[in-house]
Formats: sequence, structure tokens, C-alpha cells
Amino acid sequence: MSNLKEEIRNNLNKLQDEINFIFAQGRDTVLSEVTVGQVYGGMRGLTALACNTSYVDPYSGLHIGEYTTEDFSSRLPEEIFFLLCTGKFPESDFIGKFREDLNQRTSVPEYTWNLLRTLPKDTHPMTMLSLGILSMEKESVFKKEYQKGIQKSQYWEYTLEDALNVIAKLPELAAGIYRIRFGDGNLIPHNPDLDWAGNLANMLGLPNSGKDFSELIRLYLVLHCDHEGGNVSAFTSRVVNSALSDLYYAISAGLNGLAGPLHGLANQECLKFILKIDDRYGDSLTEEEVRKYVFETLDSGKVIPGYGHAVLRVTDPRFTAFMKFGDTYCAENNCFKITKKLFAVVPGILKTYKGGKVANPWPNVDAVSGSLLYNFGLDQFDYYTVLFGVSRILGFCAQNILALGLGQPIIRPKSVTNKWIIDKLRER
Ligand code: NMX
Ligand code: MLT
Repeated sequence: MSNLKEEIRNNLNKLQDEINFIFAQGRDTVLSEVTVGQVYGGMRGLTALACNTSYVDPYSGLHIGEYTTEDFSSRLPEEIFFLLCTGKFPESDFIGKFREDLNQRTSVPEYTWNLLRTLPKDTHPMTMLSLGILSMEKESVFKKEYQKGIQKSQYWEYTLEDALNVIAKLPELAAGIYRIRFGDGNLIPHNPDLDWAGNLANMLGLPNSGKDFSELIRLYLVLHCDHEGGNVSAFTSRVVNSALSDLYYAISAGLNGLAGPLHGLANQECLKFILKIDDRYGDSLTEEEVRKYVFETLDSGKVIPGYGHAVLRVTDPRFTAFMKFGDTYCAENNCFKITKKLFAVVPGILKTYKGGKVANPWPNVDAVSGSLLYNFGLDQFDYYTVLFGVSRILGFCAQNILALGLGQPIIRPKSVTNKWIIDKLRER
């Protein structure tokens, strides 16, 4: 067993000391006031959560611990999971020991495969991923131990067990979903000598799946791992887990949020958008034609997928990391070229569109990821959000382990009616 558990315990002690310090300054200290606009506006900009796995700075993007996206983007997802849970990178012997541990836990139960195989052929792969995980809920170690009766201080340890059991199965489960949904249904066996991302890349069984494709999958699984606590999927997962619903319920719930077009599904929407541009204009696409297409899309009431963000106010550094990969590995690919043309044109349009109502005109991670996958022959874009999900589960797990380890209570904010607010306004 690696020293992951020990290092999580150390991190929890450190975080608890910080919380003790914060509380000593006064639990009544005001961090953020709530406006009527925020109550009706998706709580945008309201600081109301503490999340210690990662932090999104509006101007420099995702940070994990003290590391920027650029700092950690060359690492393995296994190391990123360690970083999310402990705030630091593991020692060099971690990967080998962690792989040995995960290798004991990889096997997806037969009943899950049976369930996935009986679903209608046009079931969305995100539904399959969410159901696949939910179907294994009876395996939850946390649930079994909770029913026996355990101390609150032990919740995180059994949740870590559940996390490892799920994470170990993800490459096999996600690749199996691809092969059932888009291939001949035959599964490629897990290779104990490959790392987590390498296994997933290999088990998809694509004709082009060489070293460069594995490198893309590694980068993909790193860049989507977490995005602080307020994004729809992580927040959903945390809310569900805060009721002590085990991690299987919480992960499945988080994935259901990720499956929406304003969140994780935007990557599939982006590629559709790019392919439509390609279909209409072909190789000789000009900037003027891109502008025309973007305005047509906006004027028909649709969003430009891959652009905008609730927190970021600059180009997403995850987008930049993917663009760097694209420049190195697929600069001549047509979809990648269209991605670049959109990047040159869309921010300028969104800055002024309808009086500049779009808060952030810059691209997010989803604006480019699909073009890269498409370049390597992963052309079933319904599948793209599954890859996002596999990576984001690392964040769901880390966030829930830390929250339980810090004894955080059930999440239950107060809602009010319009009448309550009107009465409050009249009182002023
Ligand atoms: N294209 C057109 N309109 C947009 C866009 C866009 N890309 N982004 C925001 N707007 C609109 C938005 O619909 C809203 O319009 P209205 O007032 O008529 O309802 C207005 O601009 C203000 O919204 P914002 O405050 O800028 O954005 P918000 O924080 O509410 O939403 C997103 C953030 C990401 C949901 C939004 O920018 C969007 O829909 N983007 C396109 C979908 C996308 O790329 N999602 C992926 C996000 C990243 N991820 O991986 O999850
Ligand atoms: C994410 O990665 O979760 C997205 O960028 C959306 C968000 O942070 O709200």
C-alpha cells in the first residue's frame, strides 16, 4: 500500500489546524454578502463554500495546492489524485505502489456489464457511466461499515476505500462503455503493466492508439480532474455525499450534472459545432465566414460552446495546455485549424455582443479538447464527456474524502419565497 492514507491524514490535521485558527478569529466574520441578483442568478460570485483540493483564480485559472495548471500538466493522473488529496506531489516510488494497489481492485462486476449491455443502443455514454457506477453501489465499504456503526472520524477512511475501488475500475468501465456502445462489444483486458491513462487509451482499442494518443489521454485525464468546489458536478457530488450517501451515489449524481451542455457536455457540442463549420465551408474557410457562422449561431439563441465561464475571466489555462499539445501533434488537422480560427474571432464578438452581456468572452477547456480526440480517430463525440467524467471523478473523490475528514455537516442552505424577499425589501 502506498503512503496515500498517511499523507491524507497529515493534510487533514493541517487543514483542521487552519480551520481552528479561522474559527478563533470569529465564526461571525463576513466573507461575502448576498445580493438579490445573486439569489436569482445561480449564486454567481457568492463565496459560500470551502474546498481545499483546488482553487480557480479568475485571472490565472486552476491551481492545485501551490501548483498552476502549467506546473502540473505534465504529471500522471495518479500523481494528481495524490496532490488533490494531500496538497503535495508524491515521492517517486508512489506510482509503482499505487498501481499495485489499484491492480487488485480493477475488476468490474459481471452484473454491471450485463446491465450496460441490456440498455438501448442509443443510450448516451454518460448515462452508461453514471448507471455503471451506481450499479456497483452495493459494494460500498463505507455503507457496510456505517451500518455496523462507526465513529464520524472514520468516515473518510472508508470513503477512501470506496474511492480507490471506483478509481481502479474506471479505465475498464469507461473503455467497456465505448466498446459496447460503439464497437463490437468485446472488451480488451486490463494490462497491469500500464498506468491508469495508458490502460484507458489501450482498452478503447482504436486503430490509431499509439504513444501520442496515450499522451493525449494522460493530459486529458489530468486537465479535467477538478475545478474547485462550486462547479455543478463537484458541488452536486458533495451535496449528495454530505447526506452520507456513499461515494457511488455521490459520483453518479455528480456525473449527471456533468452531462449537461452548459457543463461537461460542451466538449461534444464544440466538436459538433466545428464539424458543421467544416461541412459548410471546407478547407478554404475564411475569418469572415467564421464570423458569419458565429453570429448566425448567437442570433438563433444558441451559445457558442466552449466559450465563457462562471469564474474565469481569461483564456482557460487548460485550453492553453491543450493548444500546445495540438500545435505539437496535430497542427495540420482541419478541426484543430478551425479551433484556432474560432479562437481568433469569437472573443472579439462576445466582448460586444448584446451590449457585452457575456461576462467572459474567452475559451474554456471544452473549446479544443474534442478536436484533439478527433484527430486520433476518436470520432464518437457522444463519448467525450465520459473522458471528462473519468477525470473529474478524481476531484469528486478527493473533495468528499477531505470534507468528511474535516467533519463537515450536511449541506442545507436556506431558500425563501418571492414574497419573503418583497417583504424584506419593504421593511427597509
Ligand atoms: N455564447 C453565447 N452566450 C453566452 C455564452 C456563450 N459562450 N456564455 C455566456 N453567454 C450568455 C449567457 O447565456 C447569459 O445570457 P442571458 O443573460 O441571456 O441568459 C449571459 O451571457 C451572461 O452569462 P455569463 O454570466 O457570462 O455566464 P454564466 O456564468 O451564467 O454561465 C457558462 C457560464 C459556461 C455556462 C456560459 O458561459 C456558457 O453557456 N458557455 C457555453 C457552454 C460551455 O462552454 N460550457 C462549458 C463550461 C466549462 N465546462 O467544462 O464545464
Ligand atoms: C469545470 O471544469 O468544472 C468547468 O470549467 C465549469 C466550472 O468550473 O464551473
